[in-house]
Amino acid sequence: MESTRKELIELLNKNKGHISGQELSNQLGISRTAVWKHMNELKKDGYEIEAVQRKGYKILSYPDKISENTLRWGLDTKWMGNELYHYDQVESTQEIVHQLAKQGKPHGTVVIADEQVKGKGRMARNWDSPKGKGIWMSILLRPNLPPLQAPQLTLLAATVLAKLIAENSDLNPQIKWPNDLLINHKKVSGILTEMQAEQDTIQYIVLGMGMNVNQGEDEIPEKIRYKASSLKVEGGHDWNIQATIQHILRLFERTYDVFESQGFETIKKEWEHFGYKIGEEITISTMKETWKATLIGIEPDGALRARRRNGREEKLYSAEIHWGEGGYHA
Ligand code: BTX
Repeated sequence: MESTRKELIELLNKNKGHISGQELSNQLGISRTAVWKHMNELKKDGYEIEAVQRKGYKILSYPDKISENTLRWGLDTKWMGNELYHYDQVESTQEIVHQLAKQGKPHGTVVIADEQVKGKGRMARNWDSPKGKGIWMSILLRPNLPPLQAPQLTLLAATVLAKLIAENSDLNPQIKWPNDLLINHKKVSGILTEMQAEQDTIQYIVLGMGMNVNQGEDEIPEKIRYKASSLKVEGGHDWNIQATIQHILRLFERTYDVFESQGFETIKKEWEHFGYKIGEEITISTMKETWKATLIGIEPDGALRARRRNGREEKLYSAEIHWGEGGYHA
């Protein structure tokens, strides 16, 4: 039943015009009455279907509810999301992509969930992922890069999200190195990059993106409300999550293709355009020490460049950045 329905939607999808009930019944190997029943089910689920005598059926619009079909519909990408899986609820989309990677799924495989009950942040932190309120998505990448360059992909992903928000709203997104997306100094998105590598080759990367979209203020957990926000809270209106996911996938593909053909330089410039506190004094904490520094920008390999008060410049691969009273950080 499920698979016939999926095939039916795919057939309707492929066809630009109308497709007759007879044609559908032949291709699916089911009776015309069965086709008609499926159509009624689809309508009940919110699909708008036009039925024209002697011409047949055509999908006019998809329901708002996110599904593999609605996400694939109109997704005109070359490689991104060719394999796309959607779940109502998962522990973490990261784990699913790890499994798919091990099964040999291709570059650009995407897993999206409406809700994560064990969403993961970096360093075993938790990522709040309430149902239907945000974008909880992981992408499988199989880049032809040495492992040292993998952090560039985190920066690339952050740039994609910042660009998407800037181009589609009046909001002013900023990227806090390396991977937090802030609006009005509050975190609306985080990126988690996990890599499986062998000496000098990357086997695969699972790039997870979490973006708070339609949470109202009271839907953000109280204990992080001072530092976390959503597009809705900051912009004052709901976003269409499905369209936004498709937009991210398209923009990611385009940006990644530029990265592959031209290297990191273009991405670096875009990242720095959105870079948070670039040129300002902040506090940096590494495993060893905490010091005041001015953020200069990022290096061609994605490391952070900062200048100490004594003028000495440093290149950092892993550090926490704080600012403001009490070393506040998102
Ligand atoms: P992070 O370690 O930089 O951020 C986690 C920290 O941010 C938490 O300790 C908490 O203080 C705060 N936080 C938790 N949830 C949220 C939220 N929804 N919005 C803002 N701040 C929050 C960032 O880690 C990387 C997050 C990646 C999430 C994606 S979602 C799809 C994929 N699947 C999965 O399990 N993780 C990734």
